[in-house]
Amino acid sequence: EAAARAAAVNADSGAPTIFDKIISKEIPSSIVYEDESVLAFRDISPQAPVHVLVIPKLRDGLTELGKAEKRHGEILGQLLYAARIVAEREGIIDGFRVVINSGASACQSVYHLHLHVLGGRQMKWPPG
Ligand code: DGP
Repeated sequence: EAAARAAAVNADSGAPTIFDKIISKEIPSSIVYEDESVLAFRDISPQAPVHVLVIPKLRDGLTELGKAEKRHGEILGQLLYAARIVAEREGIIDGFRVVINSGASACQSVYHLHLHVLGGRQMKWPPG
């Protein structure tokens, strides 16, 4: 079964995270977009009117962007494209921000790669 396979693959490197339970739907989330490779759901602690996380269903060693390898190229592209689909569905295609926190210095808290898609308000630059 797909959820069991995701759990097995995601356990291959680094500890399982809360996102594994979101992928398996053991923990409910507000899903915005889903396909065979990615899941997009609303952040539990929104930092903007629209704040959606986009994650790979198979973490496959991608605990953080800083650990990405050449072989991850396809899923990295799929995640970015899914961010664009989310922006369109959420009505923020005219202006949105995609953020990836990688590592402790960037305040990453969940070690399963995720893109933050933020919008629905005027964003500031530089970010904090
Ligand atoms: P980061 O700091 O970049 O690792 O972001 C992790 C995000 O994950 C943070 O914005 C809060 C969110 N988050 C953590 N636990 C849960 C959860 O159980 N459900 C949902 N929807 N989001 C979560």
